[in-house]
Amino acid sequence: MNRSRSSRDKKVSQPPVTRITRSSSSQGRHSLPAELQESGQCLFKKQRRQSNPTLAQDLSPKSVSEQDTKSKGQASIASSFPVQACPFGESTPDQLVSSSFPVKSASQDGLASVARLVKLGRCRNVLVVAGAGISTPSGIPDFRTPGTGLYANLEKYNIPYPEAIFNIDYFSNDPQPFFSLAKALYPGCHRPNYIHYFIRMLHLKGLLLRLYTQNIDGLEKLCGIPDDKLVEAHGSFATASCHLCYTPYPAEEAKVAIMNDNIPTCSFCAATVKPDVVFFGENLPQKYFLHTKDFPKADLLIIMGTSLKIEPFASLVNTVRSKVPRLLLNRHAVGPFERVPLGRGDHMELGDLADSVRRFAEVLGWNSEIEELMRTQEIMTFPSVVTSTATQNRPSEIEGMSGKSRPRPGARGSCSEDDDSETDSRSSASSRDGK
Ligand code: CNA
Repeated sequence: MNRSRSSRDKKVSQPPVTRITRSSSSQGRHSLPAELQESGQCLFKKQRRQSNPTLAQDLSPKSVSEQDTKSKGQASIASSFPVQACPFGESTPDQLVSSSFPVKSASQDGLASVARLVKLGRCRNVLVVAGAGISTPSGIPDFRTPGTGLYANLEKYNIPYPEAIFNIDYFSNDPQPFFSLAKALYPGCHRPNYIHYFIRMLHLKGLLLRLYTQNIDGLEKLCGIPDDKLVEAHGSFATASCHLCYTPYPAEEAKVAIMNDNIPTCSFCAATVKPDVVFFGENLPQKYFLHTKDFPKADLLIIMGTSLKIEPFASLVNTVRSKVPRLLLNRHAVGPFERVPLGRGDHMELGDLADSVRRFAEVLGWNSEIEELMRTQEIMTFPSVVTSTATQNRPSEIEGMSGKSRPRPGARGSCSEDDDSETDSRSSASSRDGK
């Protein structure tokens, strides 16, 4: 069965939630008629935009539960419809709101306000939504950062367009580009950084409801965030299966084959096996649907290091209750944070993520605990590297985008991606994600 085809069919009739597939908004933009793009018919942005003014006016206790119900409605909408990517991509309806308002400054007190709420004990169900930007300080390039992102450096993979590398139909014909990239992304080549440990500290403080990550690098697990607190929405390398018949395949054998430039094949149908990383046109893992319970329950949403371009994940951020504060930590404004003025309860801190997270931790008074946690965990996870490298945990190295990520001792195969793949350090609050 052609999975892409089935995901398109679902747009016609309402899809069962278990068949949500991953799609990039850029793909979606092309798949919609031009008149829809021009008329601004984007389901999710429109939903939030319409419901917000009403909800904002009515803050009586009764209406709070009504708000919750409405937000839950949004959540279930998000789980039922996001197969259709938002056609706006570069220019969302929220952004199209007139900019005659005074603009709420990007970093004006954002961290401090949210830190105050945390310290007051008002945030006990914190959701973190993360993307590739949390791993760039570990030396793993993201997708879209100009110059250093994977999309800007794909010549070596010989693919017709950037998304092809994660396109299941393309993979079916030619798995080699993805396997080349996989060699660089396989867990074992990189180490978690301060940002990962900050999220773990949220857990240790009993505040983390769940981390929803789009990352496939496994660094969240490696830093010690427990499985039940983690949703790897775009899958991981931890398991592998046939891309055609889904017969499971031993993940370690798949890794050995890929690392040695061999193609692992299914013992049942002989098709190519791939790690269970979710490609465009494939289903998201079952665990992703925890979002229908989590997001209505959240009392703080922290969004980190993502361009919010990939659906249905990107729309999750619009499914918390309208009164819930949202904090964006990123190099530039994305998604609903591109709106002028910023939404009520929305805060953002623009700039280098590791810097912002460290400042956030300092305001919270957690910095030394996080550094201690890093030391302890690194000694457990990478003993030989830690003992042989006196400078191992210097903040400058952890957060300083050195890009020099040491191979994990005992990792099989080699990490083929250049280790000095620093992310773009230019501050580009106004620049839009390019592809
Ligand atoms: P993206 O589209 O590349 O966006 C990353 C965002 O993070 C951008 O807005 C950047 O500006 C921002 N960013 C990057 N580095 C920093 C930094 N140091 N400080 C501040 N901001 C920074 O990636 P998304 O995560 O939004 O896209 C989702 C894709 C990317 C998922 O499907 C992943 O599988 C895929 N991906 C994952 C990895 C990984 O696992 N580490 C790496 C590359 C791509």
